[in-house]
Parts: sequence; structure tokens; C-alpha cells
Amino acid sequence: MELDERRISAVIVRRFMDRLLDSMDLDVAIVGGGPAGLVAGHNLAREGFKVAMFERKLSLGGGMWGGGMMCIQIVVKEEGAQVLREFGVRVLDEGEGYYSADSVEAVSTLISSATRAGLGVFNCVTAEDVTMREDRVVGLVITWTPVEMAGLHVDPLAIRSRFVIDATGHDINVVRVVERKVPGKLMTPTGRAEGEKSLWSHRAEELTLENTREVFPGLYVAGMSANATFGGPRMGPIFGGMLLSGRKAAQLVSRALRGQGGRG
Ligand code: 48F
Repeated sequence: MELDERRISAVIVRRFMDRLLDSMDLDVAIVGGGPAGLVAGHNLAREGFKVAMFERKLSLGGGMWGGGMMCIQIVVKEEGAQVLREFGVRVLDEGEGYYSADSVEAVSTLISSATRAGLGVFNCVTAEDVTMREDRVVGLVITWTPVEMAGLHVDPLAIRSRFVIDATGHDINVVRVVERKVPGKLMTPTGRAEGEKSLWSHRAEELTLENTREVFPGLYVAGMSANATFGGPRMGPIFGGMLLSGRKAAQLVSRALRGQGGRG
């Protein structure tokens, strides 16, 4: 068989367009492919919901690849170690309740598990805005990251989603846009994004989980986004909170979808 370049190109374009068209109407749109978003996406996809992830960068994994200061190891407590083991990541017992894992193995395993579970991934795609109705967020406005980077004046596209999860980490990019542009208040003490506080690993681990919840009708926060939205501290290279937050976000959204007669 002689390879035909047109055939190669056509396969790529058709497959991608099928995926994009199929994602115009989602159960859950996850913005951000860090550890929290990946666990949430994996669990929701495994339940049978129609879920897609939009990640600004070329690669998924967010801030997990680099471990702490590019020493490619992460640290977790027992509950986080348990989540990693469930995914098949090898975990070392460091004693006294500390566990470690290779960050590259952890990220690549999460990505592989999530995509195999059925999570539709759109990398190099930035969520630049949300779509709204009177009382809730109903989807995302997306564009190619290179368009955003080049500052090109190109109109975006929009997708519909019954729920959106902001898993954009420290920057809380979806929450910020809702705070700025959607009428109404966030479900935070001040009605606005409270902003992240300085590093306190122990407290941050607890708060990440507590703060993982709905922040505006139709919009949930997970991972570092939860703490930055509700005013918790950052936690440094301890990642159990991110994993458990992703799991909790999936549970909450799953319950909400089932309450609406969802597909999963
Ligand atoms: O930052 P990130 O890894 O978020 P996370 O899952 O985990 C936080 C930890 O990595 C670390 C930490 C733990 O100690 O504090 O920072 O909460 O991943 C967030 C992802 O969101 C993408 C961004 O490129 C990153 O990969 N992202 C941010 N804004 C957008 C976006 C956007 N507007 N559209 C698409 N992706």
C-alpha cells in the first residue's frame, strides 16, 4: 500500500471534528487538566457521563509533572496514597503517614486512565468565557490557545454543558470570568473570589476538600481552584488534596446530574 497524505489528513480532521461535534452538548465540561481535573474527569467518565476536558496547554498534567521544584517526586498522605494505588501508581511508604510517588508516573497514569475511561480531551484549547442564562452557567466559550497567545481577533466557539468544573488551579480562570461578567454573586462569604493565601500544607489539604463545591449555579470548583475561590492557603507539593478534591467534585456533580435525570 502506498501512503496517501490526503488520506492521513482526512482521517485526522474527520476524527477530531466528530469529537468536537459530539462535545457540543455535554453533561460536564472540565476546564484544566491538572490532577484535580483528571481525577474528576476519570470518575465522571467511568460513570458513563458525557464529559470533556479543555486544557490550555499542549500537555495535560498541570503542575504535577514537576513535583516540588522540579525534583520529580510528589508527597501524599494515606488517603491520597490510596487514590494513587487505585489508579495503579506505585507509592512508597516514607513513614509516619507520609508517602511518595514519581510525579511523571503519577501524571501519565492519571491521563491514561482518564482518557481510557472515556474522557474527551481538547488540549491547546482555552476556555475564555462561559455561556450564561438568567440564573446559571450553561456552557463554555472556547478558542485555540495559539489564537489567544497571538492576540488574534477571532471569534470563539461555544459548547453547552449541564455543569462546568473550574479545575484551573491557582488562577481560577472560570471563576474570575463569572465574577466579572455574569450577574449575581458567587457562593463565597463576600460573594466574590476570596483569593489564595500563602502556603500552609496541613490546613490547605483539609480546606481543599471542604472548599470543593458549587460556587455559582452550574459551576463547581476543584483542586487549587477551590482554595483560591474560597480563600484557603496553597499547599505546596503535597498532592493528596488535589486527588481527593477531584474525586469529591465528581461525586457532587454526579449527584446533581442524577437529580436532573442525567445519563450516567
Ligand atoms: O495547576 P493545576 O495542576 O491545578 P490542580 O489540579 O493542581 C494544583 C497543583 O498542580 C499544584 C498545587 C498542589 O500543591 O498547588 O499547583 O488544582 O492545573 C490547572 C490546569 O488548568 C489549565 C492550566 O494550563 C493547567 O494545566 N488552565 C488554566 N486556565 C485555563 C486552563 C483555561 N482558561 N482554559 C483551559 N485550561
